[in-house]
Amino acid sequence: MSDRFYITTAIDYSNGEPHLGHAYEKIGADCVARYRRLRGQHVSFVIGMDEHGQKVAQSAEEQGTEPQAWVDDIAARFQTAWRELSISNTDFIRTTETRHRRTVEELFRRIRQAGHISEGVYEGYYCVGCEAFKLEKDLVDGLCPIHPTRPISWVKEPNYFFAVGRFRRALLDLYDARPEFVQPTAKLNEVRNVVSDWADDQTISVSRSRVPWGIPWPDDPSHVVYVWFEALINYLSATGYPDPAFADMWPADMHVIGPDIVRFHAALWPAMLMAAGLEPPRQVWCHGWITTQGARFSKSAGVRITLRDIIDRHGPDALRYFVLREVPWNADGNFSWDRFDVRYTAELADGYGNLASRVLAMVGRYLQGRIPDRAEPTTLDAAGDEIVAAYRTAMDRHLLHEGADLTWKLVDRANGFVEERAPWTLAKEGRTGELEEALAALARALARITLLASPFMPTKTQSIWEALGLPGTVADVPWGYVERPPTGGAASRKPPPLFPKDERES
Ligand code: ME8
Repeated sequence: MSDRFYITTAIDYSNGEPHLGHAYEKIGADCVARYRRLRGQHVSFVIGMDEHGQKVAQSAEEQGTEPQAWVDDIAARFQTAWRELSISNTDFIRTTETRHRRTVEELFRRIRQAGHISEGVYEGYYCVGCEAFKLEKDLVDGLCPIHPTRPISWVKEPNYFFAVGRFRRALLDLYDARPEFVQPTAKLNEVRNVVSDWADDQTISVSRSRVPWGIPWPDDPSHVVYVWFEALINYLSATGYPDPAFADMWPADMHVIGPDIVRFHAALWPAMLMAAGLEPPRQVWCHGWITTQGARFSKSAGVRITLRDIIDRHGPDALRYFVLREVPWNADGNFSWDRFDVRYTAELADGYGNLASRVLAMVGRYLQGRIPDRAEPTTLDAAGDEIVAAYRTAMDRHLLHEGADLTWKLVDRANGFVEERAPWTLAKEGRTGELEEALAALARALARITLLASPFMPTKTQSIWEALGLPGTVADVPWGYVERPPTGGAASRKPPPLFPKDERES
């Protein structure tokens, strides 16, 4: 495992409030980033905003605002949401920043110098929702199937073109040589088909008279750079390219994105990088759609449940846990209030929360708040060892839902151990040796669970870590602590209320 890891998410369009679909992607990527840090890697984690293009300009106009004022406001709203959800990004890039424009111009210069850009005329469909050109065969009943509520437009204009066809062979070879390049693998087949069908040239500019809100085409002010061509470059802008230090971060280890934009990331983007003589990213990770009652969370699909409502139900950590446990990180999944409430009560309040408060209360009551320095391995330690190994395998493969599932197996096992050993009986009968052994094992298990759960619930786990009296923070302890939690002798205390049950469920 290298000591560095560079992970990105899609940069979100500045055309409205963040919704659960945006949040799901950031939470999952954050869980990967936090897990990688727990394993000792230095992680660069970049998220941000996609602020140019027709869709954003239209939203600003609808609100009667100038585009720049509009995107400034939206960026602040997204950042507030990400802070509230404990997203640990190390950078937040906005495509209206000067550093991004500088990188776009430089990459563009290299691609042009290498002879891959030409002039021509484009005639065809354009979907503003996708910010993408469409072929007749991409439409269903004359509309874009991803944005059926938006009219499709017909465009005819002089444009600049990128000779993508020249990279067809190299891309197909890349997919063959590195099948893990796109995950899940089914998506790779989709991308293969897209590339095989590619026209030789793709348009990468837009007439300024049609879309004035964009990065001006270097040395032709009648055009702006096509928003996708420009937006993808954000991943490189965040490295400081063309400053030589960019090589400390590039190639990116993982671009996390949703199903609708895999072709841009796994085909167009590597072709652009190849054209400029740069390495493609190591992996494109495509998560699924998050839906509710069959409708996708999105601005246009009219789902009324807001991110605010969902956070307010049980707090930000519970939301993080729920979506990562409920929706597999490599497949589609559904959000429902019922499932959220059921998992909250059974797994957080009655599962992990109850384990933590019972163990800490017993250490307080029977052992004056000092965790015994007893290292005899018990059946609970053996179960923990097995689970930690399986968790590592799952999380190294980024199967986050499996990691959460395994962690909660240990929660159940530890709650079972409390019943089996019945420390209250041991205390009553004065069997101090056995009491200390049982509570030491439980404190170790609780510490382990807390570290395994920390990428999912960074705030709650930190308060349990502190209540255990353990050193450092869950975000910066070494992985060795998961293998051997340093609980012996720690002075524990009662945790603050962890997962309160409210009237709704009682
Ligand atoms: O596509 N479930 O921006 P965006 C899961 N700006 N993921 C979802 C989702 C849902 N219901 N709805 C949206 C863009 N997403 C471009 C990206 S990257 C250089 C430019 C995901 O605001 C979506 O698939 O429409 C994408 O990965 C991300 O949220 C941003 O979507």
